[in-house]
Amino acid sequence: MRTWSAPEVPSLPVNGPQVSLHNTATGQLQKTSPTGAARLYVCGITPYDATHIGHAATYVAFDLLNRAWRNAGHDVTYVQNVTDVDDPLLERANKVKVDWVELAERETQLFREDMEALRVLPPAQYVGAVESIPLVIELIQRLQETGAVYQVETDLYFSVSADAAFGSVSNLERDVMLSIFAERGGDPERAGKKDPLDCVLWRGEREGEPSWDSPFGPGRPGWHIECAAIALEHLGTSFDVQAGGSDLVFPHHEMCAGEVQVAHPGSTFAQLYAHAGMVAFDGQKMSKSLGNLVFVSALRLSEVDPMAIRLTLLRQHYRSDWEWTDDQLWASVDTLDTWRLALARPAGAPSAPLVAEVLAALADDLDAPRAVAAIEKWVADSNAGDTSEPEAGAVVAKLLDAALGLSI
Ligand code: 5CA
Ligand code: ZN
Repeated sequence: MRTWSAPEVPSLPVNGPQVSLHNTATGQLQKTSPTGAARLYVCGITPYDATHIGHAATYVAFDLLNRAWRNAGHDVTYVQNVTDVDDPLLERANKVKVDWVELAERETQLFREDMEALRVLPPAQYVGAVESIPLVIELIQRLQETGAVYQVETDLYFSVSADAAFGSVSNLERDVMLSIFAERGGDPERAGKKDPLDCVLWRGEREGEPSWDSPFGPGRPGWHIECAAIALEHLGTSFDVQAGGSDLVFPHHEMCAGEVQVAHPGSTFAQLYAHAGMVAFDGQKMSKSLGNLVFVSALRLSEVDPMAIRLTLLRQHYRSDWEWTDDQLWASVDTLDTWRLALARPAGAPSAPLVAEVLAALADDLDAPRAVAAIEKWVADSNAGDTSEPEAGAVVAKLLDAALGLSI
């Protein structure tokens, strides 16, 4: 699938430190240690509606990881999927009476434009579920050889008991898993399953739904096997980081890991699982199903500076749950005006300590609020008359762009 255009990223005078990241699987801060290019998989959108602020927050969060790695001197191989066939997409297409392919293409294109406006670095591979069906079939066949697959009517299921490490991504109690599974696309009540937590690998053809031929009969891929197959193909096993919003911890990332680890005995799926907090609006998680949405594209259409949207997201730590309010956005618009004035001065406060502090903050579990606070201090010092460094503003502008993705 076509990805989006890359913004120019200025290079910085010094390298940042190695990046540490909170690992959901261990609950600990862990130093990432990429060998060769750092390998990152971030779960992509299900394109049945426009990009909302919650999505944007998650993609901006892991864009900070991409940038922190690059600023530490690593190349980064970044892969992202598009869930361009799945139940919610088909349901929405039916409801609004639009062809599901057209709906997916339209919303994916809008997402690309939103990501460009927010200066999110594009993935090297942007891969749709539909175009990955051959990979999915191959992975299911591999799983079949291990005995981890069984059939219920025309559907194939993955037996979670085949993975000795099942549960080690999310570390949830079984009753919690069961309740979340039902809320997030699972079918714990389905008769004929060996374990209520087993997940669909291949969904046999249903009347009125698209389907593809396979050795298991016509049908379409389950959700988790899609990301498992795409990550495996483009990043291999034991890649550096699997990321997404915290609503993907279970079942999605647990099942992806389980499927790959069973298909490739002795392997681990990702070395580290990173998750962004949920953005709320009007008191509840911003979600397509609840409809409490603030769309990035709608803000752009009303002439809001995308950099103000980005700054609003950066003011929150990526792991916290928080609530979006328009006031925060307008405050960011004002902040950017102040920053622009300070950057335009012929001289300002020393830039080198600021560069070091911003890079250190981002390498320390993507601490963007700490980085923003350091910039605010530099702006305040410069405004208060510290003009010890001629043209410091030019260095700080590069720093804002390279480390935080803010081109102002
Ligand atoms: N296609 C799947 C992943 S393979 C999917 O979850 N798509 S999505 O469109 O529903 O979500 C895309 C990304 O945005 C996911 O990482 C999800 O965790 C994140 N996300 C969704 N809602 C929010 C929210 N309110 N706040 C923060 N992140 C969110
Ligand atoms: Zn995914």
